[in-house]
Amino acid sequence: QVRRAVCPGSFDPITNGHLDIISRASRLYDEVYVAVMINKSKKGLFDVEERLDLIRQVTAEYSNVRVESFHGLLVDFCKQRDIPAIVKGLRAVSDFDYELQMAQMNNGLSGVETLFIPTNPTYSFLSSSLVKEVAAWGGDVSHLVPPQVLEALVRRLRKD
Ligand code: COD
Repeated sequence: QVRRAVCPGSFDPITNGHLDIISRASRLYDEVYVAVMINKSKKGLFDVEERLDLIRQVTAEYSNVRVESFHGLLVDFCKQRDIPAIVKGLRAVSDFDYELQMAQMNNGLSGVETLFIPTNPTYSFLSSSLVKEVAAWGGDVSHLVPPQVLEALVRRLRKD
């Protein structure tokens, strides 16, 4: 039987922290789905197609990673693709409260399990929103995102 897992998120944009979790998950499972969950009430810096495109570029070296977007509940994404496990990165205890709630809710809704991978300490302070804020003010984020994402950030922020 094929062992599948999903790494869900907003990925606006994908960072080295996300990528670390995705690459580690790809070593543990036969197939890893990266799911860009669409949240209509949150307008991102990048639209969903741009996020998918960036994720596909930076995960191209992992042959068992598939990238998709989804509008709806994560448990329904999992049900439709026969995915029994959600893989999440945990940065700090501050992540834990909300992650635990979501894990318990998702398990109660459909029986899907959530597995946590401790974040590489190099990235424990890293989030998409901080990257956007620092980049917007001209700070250097080149060590925090893949080169393709850096280029997209510079292009987007220069335009506005
Ligand atoms: N290091 C390691 N991992 C990281 C880092 C980092 N620096 N930053 C983020 N991560 C991991 C975390 O596991 C995080 O959860 C994940 O990457 C995604 O991060 P973001 O910021 O892109 O995405 P979030 O936190 O906005 O994602 C929330 C979801 C989209 C997963 C959630 O809202 C969801 O499942 N929505 C779908 C609707 C639904 O099912 N709702 C009910 C939930 S119970």
